Amino acid sequence: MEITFNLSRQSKVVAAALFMAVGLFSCSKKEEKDAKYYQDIKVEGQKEAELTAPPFVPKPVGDRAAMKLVVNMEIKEEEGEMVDGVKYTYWTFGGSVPGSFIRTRVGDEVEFHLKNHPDNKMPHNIDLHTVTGPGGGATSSLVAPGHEKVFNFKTLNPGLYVYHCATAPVGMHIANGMYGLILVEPEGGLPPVDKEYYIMQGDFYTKGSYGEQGSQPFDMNKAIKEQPDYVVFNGKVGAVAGDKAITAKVGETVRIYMGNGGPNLVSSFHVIGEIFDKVHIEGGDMINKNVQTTLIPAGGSAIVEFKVDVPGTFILVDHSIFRAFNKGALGMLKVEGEDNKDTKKVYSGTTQEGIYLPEGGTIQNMPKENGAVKSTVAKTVPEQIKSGKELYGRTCFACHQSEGQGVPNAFPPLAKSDFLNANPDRAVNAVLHGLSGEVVVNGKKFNNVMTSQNLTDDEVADVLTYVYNSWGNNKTVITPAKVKALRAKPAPKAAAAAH
Ligand code: HEC
Ligand SMILES: [Cu+2]
Repeated sequence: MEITFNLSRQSKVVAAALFMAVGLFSCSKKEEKDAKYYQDIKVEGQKEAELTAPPFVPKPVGDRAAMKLVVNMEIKEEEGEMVDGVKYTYWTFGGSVPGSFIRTRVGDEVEFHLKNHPDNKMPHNIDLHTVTGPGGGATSSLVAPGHEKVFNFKTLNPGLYVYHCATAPVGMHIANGMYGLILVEPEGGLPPVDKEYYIMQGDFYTKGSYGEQGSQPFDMNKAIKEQPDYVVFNGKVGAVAGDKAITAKVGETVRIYMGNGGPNLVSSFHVIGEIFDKVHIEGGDMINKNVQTTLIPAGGSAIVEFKVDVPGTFILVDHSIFRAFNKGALGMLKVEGEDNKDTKKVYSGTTQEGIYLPEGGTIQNMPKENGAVKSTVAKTVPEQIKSGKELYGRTCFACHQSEGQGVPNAFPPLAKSDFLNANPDRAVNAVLHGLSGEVVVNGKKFNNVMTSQNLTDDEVADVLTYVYNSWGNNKTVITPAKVKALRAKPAPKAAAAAH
């Protein structure tokens, strides 16, 4: 009797546990609708999808029902500018790199019209990572110039997905800019935010090295070796910087739909001076919080969100940092607002400033490549200016900026610089030996360090001649002979260089 009683009590407990487990399971199933549910969901109505060029995105879906969305995507092959003076023929979805942003809701039925412009030279297709089916649409969409292909798919999984061309040689089509993002919002839409932007990283491979002027064709060998000349946001150097920076106001929440087209590199996406409050890892459902840098695979994405608390310029980078400062992977978010008691609590700015010279103020040198001083046939002044401009883009640009405007409190301007125009020898010495200590340029004090630039006599002469003949400066011409003579003299002391 005893034993039987015990057994039946145990089985009752087991039964109760089983019942609860089944109950829980069916409960969670009801909340988390699966792909099958969205496959069967009825669509209500039809409209043409709004498509946008980066850095903008179409309006949120909100709480609309699933519907039929018609996407009209036109492929265009067109020449663009990778960086000042460097032309590149891009292949694009919708005329931009990355291609047009597509915004859908889970359960939508998409009727995709892929049109290949008659002026194009190549056949193309599209593989959308949100499509469940062979090739992600690629097998049904190969389209010759002057033709159109149509196919339909249903969005079964919410998330942020990459699309790209998958026509052979696939790597080349992607390397030329054929990628973009398609967002599938969950039922009810993503939570609203104040600002939304669309950015995609990509690596580019050109015959010439970074900044080499003229029309630059694609370089297959560098692509295979995974050695890009350019790593950029939104298709070109500076596409999201300067007056094309993305913007927000203090107190706003910013959401960036961030993709990586590759074709080769993964991105360590970071915003200097910000922390991502939320990251939808890899563009999926999982949310990580308080993230400094998020990894975005080639052919992958992430949704990052953060509230901006203080005004200023925040730099977007791939934190594989040479890509940012030497290959173009640098963007800007400009946050407007007043610096006040509240923002000062978050960030004080410099509260004290002095000179610290433990080693007696010697200036660091960049490592010398071979120390040899190249000598070539004398150039004309226009030739000097031309090669000087190119050099400027490669060496001085990062600090002194594209129009020589400098960066307040950090890098002095070279445009209309009284310091520069007053004394050419001093300018040559600054480039040859570096410059540190306090300098006053156009009435503003700077106290920073410029490292010596390790250029040949010709290069120093060319870059300074370019600077002197640009942006309202006094048109001085610096000859290689002058540079050579100054190089032979001992470097001025930091204090001497400053006055
Ligand atoms: C890493 C950043 C950096 C780079 C790269 C750089 N500079 Fe500078 N430059 C500075 C800083 C900082 C100062 C001010 C130094 C000081 O405070 O003493 C300066 C000062 C100068 C000045 C004197 C001040 C003025 O505004 O007229 C000249 C001229 C100049 N740089 C030219 C160049 C040229 C030409 C190049 C490229 C060959 C170059 N710099 C590259 C940071 C840089
Ligand atoms: Cu293509």
